[in-house]
Amino acid sequence: MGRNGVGQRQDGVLTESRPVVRHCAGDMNMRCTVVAAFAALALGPIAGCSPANNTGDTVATDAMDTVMREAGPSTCTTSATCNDNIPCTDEVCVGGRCIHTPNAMRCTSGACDPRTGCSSGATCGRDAECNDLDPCTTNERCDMTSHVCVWDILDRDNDGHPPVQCGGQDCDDARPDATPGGTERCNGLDDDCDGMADDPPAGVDCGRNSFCMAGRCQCRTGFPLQCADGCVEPMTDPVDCGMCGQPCGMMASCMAGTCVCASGTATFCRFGCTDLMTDALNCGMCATRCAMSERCVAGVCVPR
Ligand SMILES: [Ca+2]
Ligand SMILES: [Ca+2]
Ligand SMILES: [Ca+2]
Ligand SMILES: [Ca+2]
Repeated sequence: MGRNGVGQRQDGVLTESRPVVRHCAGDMNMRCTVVAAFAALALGPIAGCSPANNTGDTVATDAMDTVMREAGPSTCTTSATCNDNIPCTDEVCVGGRCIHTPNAMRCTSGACDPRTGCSSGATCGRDAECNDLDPCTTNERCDMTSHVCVWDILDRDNDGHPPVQCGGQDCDDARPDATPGGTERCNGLDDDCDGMADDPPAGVDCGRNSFCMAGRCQCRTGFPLQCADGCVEPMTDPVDCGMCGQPCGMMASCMAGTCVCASGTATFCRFGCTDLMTDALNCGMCATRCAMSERCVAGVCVPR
């Protein structure tokens, strides 16, 4: 038997000798404890897992389930309700979800394994003696001061969370922007690791007059132009008038896709309303600049 009570054959297949903690499919907060008989199911989120069926088998509330524990609520209001009974995980309630982050600093030695808690290694004399064949541990080595094996819990994308297959809550261990408690964006992917892609608040990043569907931002009816800040009607939009990124400003309004100045004597140029008769940057017409030695008089650049 290897460390942590997990037996391992030389072919790398786990032979569980006692229960391990895995997550329920579709609910990364809820944990199931998988017993030996269902170890084959234990390498991924468990379908059908629920508080009633927490052994990961296909039978709800059978005899096996009564001996298992449920690690925490699937919704929370305070961090205090998020105890997963793993002493070395930091627990916070974010948006009604419990986030459990392994924190090796909470262990006096060894690593914080979200499946089993603090774990310390066997006595060793060299690194090769510390290879444990566990795909959920990495960087196994022999600490030459204490002469015990040490290692890190797998976290390929360094977002602080091990993958769900290793008892963590990271639904995509190759994407650091997919992480428990992350920001759900409109991209067809699950960014906050709650088991759902593009669930609310996905679409907030789409901006105004837009919504998220089929993995991308879509414009609402009546707002045909997609700009950086959302979808607009360019014929009348005061921020994107006629085209994206053309604001009319305080002194003008957008009419038929053109910024029109309130004052009859002012003309709208790229950056606001001005008097073409006297503006040295827009002399006579927009963007006609007078030289440094000139000024604008009656719409004409003349020497100072
Ligand atoms: Ca990760
Ligand atoms: Ca990730
Ligand atoms: Ca999500
Ligand atoms: Ca998404």
